[in-house]
Amino acid sequence: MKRLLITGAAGGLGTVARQRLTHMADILRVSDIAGLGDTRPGEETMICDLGDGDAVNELVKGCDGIVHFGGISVEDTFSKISNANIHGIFNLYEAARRNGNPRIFFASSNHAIGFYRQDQRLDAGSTFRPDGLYGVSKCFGEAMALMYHDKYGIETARVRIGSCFERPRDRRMLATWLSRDDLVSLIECVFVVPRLGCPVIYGVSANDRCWWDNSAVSYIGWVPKDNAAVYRDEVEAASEPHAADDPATLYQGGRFAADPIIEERPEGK
Ligand code: NAI
Ligand code: 15L
Repeated sequence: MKRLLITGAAGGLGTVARQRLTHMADILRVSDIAGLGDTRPGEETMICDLGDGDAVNELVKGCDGIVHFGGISVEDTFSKISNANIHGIFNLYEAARRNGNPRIFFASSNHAIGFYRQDQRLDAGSTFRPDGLYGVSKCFGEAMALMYHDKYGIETARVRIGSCFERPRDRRMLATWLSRDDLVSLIECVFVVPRLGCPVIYGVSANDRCWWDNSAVSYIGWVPKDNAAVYRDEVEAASEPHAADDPATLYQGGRFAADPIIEERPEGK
C-alpha cells in the first residue's frame, strides 16, 4: 500500500500497530484525538476527532487501507460512545466511500456477543448479544461495515477482538486472549488476501480454552500461533476461581455483563 491509516494510534493496540506495521505501506498515517508524540520517519501524524465528519474525510483522503482502532474501548456514557463509536464509524465509512473504498480492519469486540454463556460455542454466523452500550456500538459498527460492503463494495474485516494484552490477565482471558504477534499477523492477512469481502473474524489466539470458531474465514490464511495455556499456571495461582454464578464465569463478556448503564452526568459534576 502507499498509505495505511491507523486510527486510535495513541492507544494500546494503536501503539503496537504503529510500531509493527511499518512494512505494510510507504507511509503510515497515524491518528488519534490524543497526542501522538513526535512524527517518525515514514509517518504522517494527524490529530482528529472521529466525531467530526469533515476532519475524518480529510483523514481518510489518500489512504489505501485503514486499521480502525480509534474510539471508546470500554463501557462509558452513551454520549461519549455515541460521538466516537456511532457517529465516528459513520464518518469513517462515508469518508471511505468518498475516497476510493479503502479496505478496512474494524476493531469490533467480544462485547458484541458478551451475553452468550461461556459454555456456548460461537462462529461467524452467531448473532449479536451485546453486554452493554459499548457492545451495542460494536454491533452498530459491524452492521455499518456490512451495509457499506453490500451497497458500495467496501471490504472490511469485522474483527471481534477478545482480550489483546501482552499476556492474559485473568482466568477468562485464558479463553479470550489474543497475543500481539497474532494481532499483527491477522492484520497482515486482512490486507494481503486478494478478496476479503466483509467477514466476521474472532480475534483470538490458538488458546486451548477457546469459545470461537474461525473456520468460515480460513480463506484469509490466518493461523494464530500463540496459546494462553502457557500462562495458565501463573494466572490460576494469582487468584481464586470466581463463584459459578459470577458474571465473570458465566458470560463470555465477563464482568462487562454485570456492569450497570453509566448515566450521563450534568456538566461539571
Ligand atoms: P484504547 O482505549 O487504548 O485506544 C483507543 C484510542 O482511541 C485512544 O487512544 C483514544 O484516545 C482514541 N479515541 C477515543 N475517542 C476518540 C475520538 N472521538 N476520536 C479519535 N480518537 C479517539 O483501546 P485499545 O485497547 O487500544 O483498543 C483499540 C480498539 O480495539 C478499540 O476500538 C477497542 O474497542 C477494540 N478492542 C480492543 C480490545 C483489547 O483487548 N485491547 C478487545 C476488543 C476490542
Ligand atoms: C474490550 O473490548 C476492551 O477494549 C478491552 O479493554 C478488554 O476489556 C477486552 O474487551 C476484554 O473483554 O478483555
